[in-house]
Amino acid sequence: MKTEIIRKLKETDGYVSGQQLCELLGVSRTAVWKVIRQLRDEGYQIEAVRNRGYRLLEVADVLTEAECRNRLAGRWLGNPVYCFDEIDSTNTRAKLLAEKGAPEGTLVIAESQTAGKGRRGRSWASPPGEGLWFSFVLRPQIRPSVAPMITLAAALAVAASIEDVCGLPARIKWPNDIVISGRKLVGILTELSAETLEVHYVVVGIGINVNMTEFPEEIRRTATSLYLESGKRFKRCDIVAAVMKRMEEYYAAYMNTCSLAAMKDEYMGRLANLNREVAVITLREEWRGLCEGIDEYGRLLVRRKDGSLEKIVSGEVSVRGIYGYV
Ligand code: BT5
Repeated sequence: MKTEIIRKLKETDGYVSGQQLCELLGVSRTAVWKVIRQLRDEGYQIEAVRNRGYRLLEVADVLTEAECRNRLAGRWLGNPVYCFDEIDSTNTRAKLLAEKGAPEGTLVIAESQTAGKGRRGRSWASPPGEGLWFSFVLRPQIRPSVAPMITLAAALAVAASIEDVCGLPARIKWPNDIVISGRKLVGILTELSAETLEVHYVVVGIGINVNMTEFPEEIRRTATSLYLESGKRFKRCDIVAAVMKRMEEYYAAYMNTCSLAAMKDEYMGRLANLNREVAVITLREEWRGLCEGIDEYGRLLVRRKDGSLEKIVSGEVSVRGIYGYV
């Protein structure tokens, strides 16, 4: 019922009478008033005027199932959507749902995470109200070895969405970070459940620093937010809707050929590491080379000092910049 009321208020220029809402939904005036009160509690500014009805004054930065459902109507990605006030980790919850048979496209969003995860046991700072922490379930029929490319497709989708919604020049630090002015704005954690030849599901978790004004001491020098970069506040629902739309496009292009051939050039255009010296860190060694881009399988091409070209698969190594974070 919330979803329908929000939709009706949004599409009406002016007041919607209580009677109209009662007829539309087939419920009593008291029931309508109850939902209006709930919506106000969630942050919507709704004016109620006797003999005229209800009017939406401003669409707040709310991350509720009703708002998301409205924004994601007609998409397969983001359907169904689950929103939580607080959760351990959206990745953990999305994996649980996937284990129980949740369909491809299932989206989990949280206002805050108590145990937000990065890669290799690292943690992800996920305070309430200011960031966008979400994960979605994919069920691609692919070999597990080609799954890491999904992280790269997701990074492109997020970078493009940030440009669509905020007009900021987002760049990608291979394979899973999005950076602006050399600082980390977005982290992506892709988790896979698979057997030797078959993928059961993939969960892609994305953390975007949207309206933060400051960060914990440990990441103050390396992290940034959309607000800090632009001086503007953004509505998180706009961003999640844009990412779902873009991801549908890039994922389809990837699934077409099981490669990044169709988006390689665009990726290279956004690659923050391009033509920079990088340190490649494996369990056994650390070496330096010049980053020359990626190939169509998403491997990072790094030229060693002796002239040989290495193709680096994500997940196996860390790649760092020599002069700072990127
Ligand atoms: C990542 O790991 O960058 C992947 C982060 C994925 C987070 C999302 S949020 C929704 C979903 N649910 C989850 O539980 N996780 C996903 P990694 O490359 O390992 O980077 C982790 C490092 O980034 C940390 O060790 C910090 O140095 C830094 N960091 C932590 N929180 C940050 C933040 N909010 N902004 C920028 N940097 C941060």
